[in-house]
Amino acid sequence: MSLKFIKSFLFIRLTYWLRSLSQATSYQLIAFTTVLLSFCIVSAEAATREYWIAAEKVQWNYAPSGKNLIRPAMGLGVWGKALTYEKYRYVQYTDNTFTTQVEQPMWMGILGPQIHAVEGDSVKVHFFNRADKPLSIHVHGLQYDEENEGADMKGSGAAVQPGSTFTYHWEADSDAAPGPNDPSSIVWVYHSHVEAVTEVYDGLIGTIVVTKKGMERSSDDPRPKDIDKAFTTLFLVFNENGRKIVESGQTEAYESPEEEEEGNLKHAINGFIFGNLQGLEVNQDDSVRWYLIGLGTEVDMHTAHWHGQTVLNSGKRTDVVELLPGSMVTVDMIAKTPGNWLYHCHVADHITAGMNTRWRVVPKR
Ligand SMILES: [Cu+2]
Repeated sequence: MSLKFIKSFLFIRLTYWLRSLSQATSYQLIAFTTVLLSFCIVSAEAATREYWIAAEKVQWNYAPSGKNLIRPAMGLGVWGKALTYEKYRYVQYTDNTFTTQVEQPMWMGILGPQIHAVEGDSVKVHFFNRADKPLSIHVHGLQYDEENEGADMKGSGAAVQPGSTFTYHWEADSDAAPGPNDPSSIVWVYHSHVEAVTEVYDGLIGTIVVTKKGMERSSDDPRPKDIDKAFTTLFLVFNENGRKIVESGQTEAYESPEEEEEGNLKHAINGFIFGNLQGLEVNQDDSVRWYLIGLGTEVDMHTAHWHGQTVLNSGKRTDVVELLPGSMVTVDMIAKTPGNWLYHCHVADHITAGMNTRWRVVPKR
């Protein structure tokens, strides 16, 4: 029996009951109840999730501490010779004035805002290009028409000019929602797609989480109700060769062109290297969901590995998840063992280059 049917039935029963009350007040009560029930029915139906996102030029430091926080004695190697670059980011605002930024948790790093929707919802993103070149938002997984593809030179959303705005309309229908083997929510990536290769390296990357219908926390909170905490981590070697290093951002000169080329490959998790990604903290026994994203090129064969805890990946038990460029994977764990655990890419070369951080399980009192 559908929710709509039950509500209609209750409405009719209530109407009969109200009619049996005194004639003087019943019509007012009926009118009031009709408005109330209509509101309840509408709010239980699909929602439109609205976001205000700007693309902006920023300065990005891959290791704000200036240190190798995993193995301090090793230092930052050639990857620490230049740390701060001119980049771009998607930044979330509260409304169409684009004046008040929505704060993000520290662990999100360079990622743009996380959009949330429930299966059946519509998503409206008001995009303001505050940067200095045409940009877009191209979303994976959700339904869109050519006008809203944000790519391939089709439609007004394909290249939004500097200083201009465009509102993207996407549908989080059942084909965007968790499948039979998925947990109660899954992750999709979005990124700029005018010059997609460059713009991903620019830092114009964000994610959308779609929750299975009925698994949302409430009509106002589309996040899944069966988990305590969720993190999203992007494994990407940012190629900063040719990018402007911010003045005084370079700490030391490179010894050779080869060294410079390697030093500009930032093996980052959420845009941070050598443990500088902070804030991945949960409480013991928390049910934790990890949304994993892989992007990049041939060097971007990553294997996300947790110390201290295993995860369930589509019903299979593991502690290493493979990520190729364009991968979007959602895995779950119960964080049983307290500790300050390594979380790193298991590819040897990437370990050396700093694709590692820590996640922490705070013990129960
Ligand atoms: Cu890797």
